[in-house]
Amino acid sequence: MKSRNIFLGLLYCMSVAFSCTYEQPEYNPIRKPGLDDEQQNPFPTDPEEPKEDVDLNEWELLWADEFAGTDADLDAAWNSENGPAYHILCSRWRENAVISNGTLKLVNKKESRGGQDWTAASLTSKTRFKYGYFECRYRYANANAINNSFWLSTNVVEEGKKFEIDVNEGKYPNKIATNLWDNSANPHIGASKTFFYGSEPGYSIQLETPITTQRIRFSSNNSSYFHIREFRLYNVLASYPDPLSETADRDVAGLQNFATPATIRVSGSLNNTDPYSMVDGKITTSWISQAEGEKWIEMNLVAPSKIGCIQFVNGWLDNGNWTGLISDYKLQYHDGNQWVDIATKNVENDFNFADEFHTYGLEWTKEYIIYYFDRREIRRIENEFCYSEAPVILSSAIISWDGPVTDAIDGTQMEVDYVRVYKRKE
Ligand SMILES: [Ca+2]
Repeated sequence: MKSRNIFLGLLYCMSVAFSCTYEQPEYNPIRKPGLDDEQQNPFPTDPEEPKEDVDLNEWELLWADEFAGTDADLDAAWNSENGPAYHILCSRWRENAVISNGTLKLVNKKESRGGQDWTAASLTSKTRFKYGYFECRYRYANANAINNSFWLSTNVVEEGKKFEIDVNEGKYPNKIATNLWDNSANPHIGASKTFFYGSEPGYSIQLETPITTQRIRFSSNNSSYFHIREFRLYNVLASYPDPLSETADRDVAGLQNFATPATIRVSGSLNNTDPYSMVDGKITTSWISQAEGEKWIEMNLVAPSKIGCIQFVNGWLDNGNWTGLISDYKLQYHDGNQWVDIATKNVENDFNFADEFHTYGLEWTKEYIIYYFDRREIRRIENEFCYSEAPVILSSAIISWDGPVTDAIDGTQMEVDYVRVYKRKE
């Protein structure tokens, strides 16, 4: 048994070394201060923990659409938007909502209609609801610049205020956006919380095999601009600081950061931000990439240096939550002849919500509003004004604030398996 453990241990070390140097980077396993549990690990693996926070035994099914019938059945339960929508880039029509093979498709098309260049669909349930557990199982359209939304919004205020609860304004590939809006205010006020599954604000890529080089390249095809707050190239040591530490360069004795005096070139800078903000030792300052195309950073070190760990911090803090996190990156070093890969990451490999169906849920009571992802609680807020009946809404929207609007959108679809509404058992 003992020899087997040693063998397994060796295998593990070899796989870690291999993955560090040639494949996916091995992440620093230390907990990141300031992050809540979902951001630490959206899918906890502790077998003692329940897999789901929603116990359907406590609930009774009140209403559902399984989209199992024909396309004509849709009109019995749903009202369709039919016309332009000037707050977004598409008009929305009944024809863009189609039932086939047991699912509802909200189809995005490149076509001029209603004075807009794109079309999509938005359906509002004819039935209104007040309180309960609401769940929709769906997958996103597989292109950027699309909102894939499951939400509730008052059309008649009986008590409290006009409100909007966005259970999820999902965005390809890995974003879940939850909102609560007070729509009695103009402009509306409220609170958003966005989750970027598989992405992290701070990366610490420790190299099992140190690299000696004078040039390092970072590149990303992230759909929009992003912030790099700090970029660090550390010498070889046994341990490294928490990437999100405000004092990282001083946290470990003997640490040397080769990036600090390096010469930096970048693909482009939004708002004329200074690339040297990446090496000023402050997480509060950042360089911002351009919005379009491949984004890259090249660091030319003062001399060939032996690097044991590469760290960078991306995104920004929004009310205590990290947001704007990149979806992919590639790190390379120059060996004198060519660029050689050190580490790559693409969240699409593990978190592509256009590939996989997931459930997005809402528990709404007089006292609180809880958001769920795959029946795990991800956000909880007090209910202070959502006291009126509201329909559930399924909608697709082409938007200008989630990366470039391209022909990749044409023909994509938000695909809905079901919508179910439950009331709590007496
Ligand atoms: Ca900085």
